[in-house]
Amino acid sequence: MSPVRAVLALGSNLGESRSTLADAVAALADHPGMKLVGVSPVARTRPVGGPENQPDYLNLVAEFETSLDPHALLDHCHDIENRHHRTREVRWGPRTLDVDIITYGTVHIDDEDLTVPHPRAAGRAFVLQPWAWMDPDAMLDGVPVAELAARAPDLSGVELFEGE
Ligand code: A4P
Ligand code: MG
Repeated sequence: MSPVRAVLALGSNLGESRSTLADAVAALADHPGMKLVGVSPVARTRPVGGPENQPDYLNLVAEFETSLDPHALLDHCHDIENRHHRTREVRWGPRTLDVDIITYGTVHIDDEDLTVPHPRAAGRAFVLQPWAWMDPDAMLDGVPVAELAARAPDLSGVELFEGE
């Protein structure tokens, strides 16, 4: 199978989020079927949905060239989440690490385990803005990502994270 470009979104709002994200990108790339192509700056983002008063997130987006098929890529993402002791308790609740597949080439998938492009990505600045920082010409289903970011309702909650 010839390699496909896949965009992954990572988020964390528990624990040492900055180093969790850096470790996770390295772990995602540390697989024979994965090659890191680019990684975005880190965004500090206000939580969208979920319980009141959960901490801010750090989010980033990374692009890989992959020879994994979409479900194998999802399994790989779950492996990396599990290594960071991710537990699934509250939907949209706080998490040490969330890894989502945003796009897999231009492929569309909608089955029990996987929906690609990610069904909520097109309206979420915490994904779109870091993606546009990484790749100002990126497109999602034929629409510029920068344009989608500019009109996403959570844009005002997204800022560049410069460390603290
Ligand atoms: N799944 C289906 N499609 C995909 C895909 N494209 N990528 C399935 C990854 N997983 C996909 O996900 C539940 C199931 O979705 C998986 O088992 C997989 O088979 P999960 O990661 O266990 O649950 P979740 O992430 O809590 O749910 P969900 O619905 O994926 O949440 P979202 O939409 O990802 O939102 N606010 C800020 N500021 N930053 C964030 O990162 N994240 C969320 C999570 C909410 N608010 C946030 C942030
Ligand atoms: Mg998820």
